[in-house]
Amino acid sequence: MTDTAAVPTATATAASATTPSSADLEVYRGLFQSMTGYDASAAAEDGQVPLQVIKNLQKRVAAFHLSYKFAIDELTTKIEILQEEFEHTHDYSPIEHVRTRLKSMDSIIEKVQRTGTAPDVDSVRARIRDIAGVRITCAFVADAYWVADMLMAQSDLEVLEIRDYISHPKPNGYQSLHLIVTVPVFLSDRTELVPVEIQLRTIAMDFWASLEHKIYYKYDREVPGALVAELTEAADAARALDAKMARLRDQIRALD
Ligand code: 0O2
Repeated sequence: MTDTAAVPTATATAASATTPSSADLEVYRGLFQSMTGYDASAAAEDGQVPLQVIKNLQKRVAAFHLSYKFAIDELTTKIEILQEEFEHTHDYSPIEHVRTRLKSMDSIIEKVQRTGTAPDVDSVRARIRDIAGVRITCAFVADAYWVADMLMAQSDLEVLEIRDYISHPKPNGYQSLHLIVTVPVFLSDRTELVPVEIQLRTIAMDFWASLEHKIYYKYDREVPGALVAELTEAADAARALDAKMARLRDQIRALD
C-alpha cells in the first residue's frame, strides 16, 4: 500500500485557525504544485497524495527559506563588523540593536494573494522581496542615514529600492528608512543574489512601530478612529523627541 497524506489545505499548512478562502487555497495549491511538481487537483477525489510528495514539499520549503537565511547571516556579519569597528575606533556605535526575521510561509502566502503574484516559486522569489528582513535601530535619525550610506557603499550589495518613510512618513505616522538590497550568497555550485529588506529607524520610531503593529493586528487591521488619532499624535511625539535628542547631541558635541 502507498503511503498517502491529505492534500495541503490551510488546516494542514496554516498556523491560523480561520477557514481559508478559495483564493487562499488556490495560492496554496499553486505553490504546492510549483514546489513538488505534483498536480494537487489530480488528488482531489479522495484528497490524498503520496507521503513522498509531502516529504518532498517539506524539503523544498526548507530549501526555499535557506538562501534567505544565508542572506540574513551575511548581512548580519557586515553589520557586526561595522558595529565592532566603530566601538574600537570611535568608542561609539551608530547601531543600537539589530533584529532579523524570515517571513513565514503563511505571511508569504498572504502577500502572494494581496499583491496578485502568480503562485509559483519563481514569481514569489522575483516579486516578494521582503522574505528576509533585517531591522537596524539607531539612537539618532542621522545615524540611520549614515548606516544606510555605509551599507549602500559596499560593492557586493546592490540597492534595488529605497523607500524613505523618515522624510516622507506614512499617513498613519509610520517612519523608517527601507532599503531592498541583494546580497550574494555563495553556495557550493552557484551564487545566488538574494533580496533582503533592511529597515533603519530610531529607537523612538521603533517603539511607535512595534506598538502600532500590535494594535493593528489586535484589531484585525480595523483600528478604531480614536485610536488611530492617538497613534498619529504619538508618532508626532516620537518625531519631536528625535529632533530634540539630535539638538542635544549637537550641543554636547559643540562642548568637545
Ligand atoms: P512584518 O511583520 O514587520 O514583516 P507590504 O509588505 O506589502 O505591506 P510594501 O509596500 O511591500 O508593504 O513595503 P513597505 O510599505 O515598505 O513595508 C513593509 C514593512 O514595513 C512591513 O512589513 C512592516 O515591517 C513595515 N511597515 C510598513 N508600514 C508600516 C506601518 O504602518 N506600521 C508598522 N508598524 N510597520 C510598517 P510587514 O510584512 O507588513 O510586517
